[in-house]
Amino acid sequence: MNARLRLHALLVPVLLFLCACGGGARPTNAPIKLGFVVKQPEEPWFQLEWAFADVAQKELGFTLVKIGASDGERVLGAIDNLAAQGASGFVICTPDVRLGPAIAAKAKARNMKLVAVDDRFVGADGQPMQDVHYLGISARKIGEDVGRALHAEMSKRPWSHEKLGVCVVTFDELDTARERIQGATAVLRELGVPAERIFTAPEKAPEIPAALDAVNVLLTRHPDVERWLVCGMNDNSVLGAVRALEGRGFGADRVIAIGINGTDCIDELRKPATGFFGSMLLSAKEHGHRTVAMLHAWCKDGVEPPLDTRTTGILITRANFEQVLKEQGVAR
Ligand code: FCA
Repeated sequence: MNARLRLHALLVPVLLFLCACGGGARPTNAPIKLGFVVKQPEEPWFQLEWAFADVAQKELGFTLVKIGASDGERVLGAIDNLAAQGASGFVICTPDVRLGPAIAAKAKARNMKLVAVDDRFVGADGQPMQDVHYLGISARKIGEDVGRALHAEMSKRPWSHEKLGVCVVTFDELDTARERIQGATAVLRELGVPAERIFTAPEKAPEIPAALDAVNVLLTRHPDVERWLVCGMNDNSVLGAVRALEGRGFGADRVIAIGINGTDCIDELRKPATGFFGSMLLSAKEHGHRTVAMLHAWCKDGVEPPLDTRTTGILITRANFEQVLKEQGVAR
């Protein structure tokens, strides 16, 4: 056989194999490639989700592509990028839940499977997209736990309702945020905090500077309040409130603030007492590891994950956080 024929003999089976796989499809023995797209890659919560997704990648032997996408254009670009790399699917926490229909349509057009994490897609009708697989927190219940923990600590001190204010940092764009906050305030009211002592501070983004600005406005309006309870959708929202309160001379003796995530307040809890009393630690492992593991089983073996999976939280305070974080694999 001359050199040219030998080359043909080698190339023909390879080309036939690639045709059988279809355009861009994965050869059967190549590792599955999966994407993990998050809205705020700088937030420790999302870094931990990614870290646990990396653990799943090592355990299960797929290839993980992590992409930060802070707006719609970047999200749609990320999906094209993943498709071009031959990814079989992706997990996503979208920067805007109203992008849900566009993301789902693009995933379908690119023949990729999709799991939404943390922030649930909202359809054109304003309702949650129940046909998109989702893993998120039991937001109402976790919010109720925040309300109970705030009240328990207030009762220990003990504080009366007189001159008390509840600072509720709100972010109405997200269902999960509304549910968390409604849970906390409903419990406080059930436990006897008068509705007129509960004040909202709407933040433009769930980030420290935005929460700080929102709470500064609130504090200017209520100079009569002497002691504050604080809740919000996540640690950064509550940390922004605590910083605003400190700016006006309110410290640990006059503030009880409880966050949600438990991952973005570790440095804060390592400081001697501040107004930031504790946080509901969510399971970054479930959100990072379990989502990609479910997606992997779906892409590899056709095992479809449940449509709706919810996770719980554990209260951490300065008294127990080192121990609990160790137990949960979040810190050494
Ligand atoms: C949302 C928040 C995050 C985290 C997550 C579970 O995406 O922005 O901080 O609380 O839900």
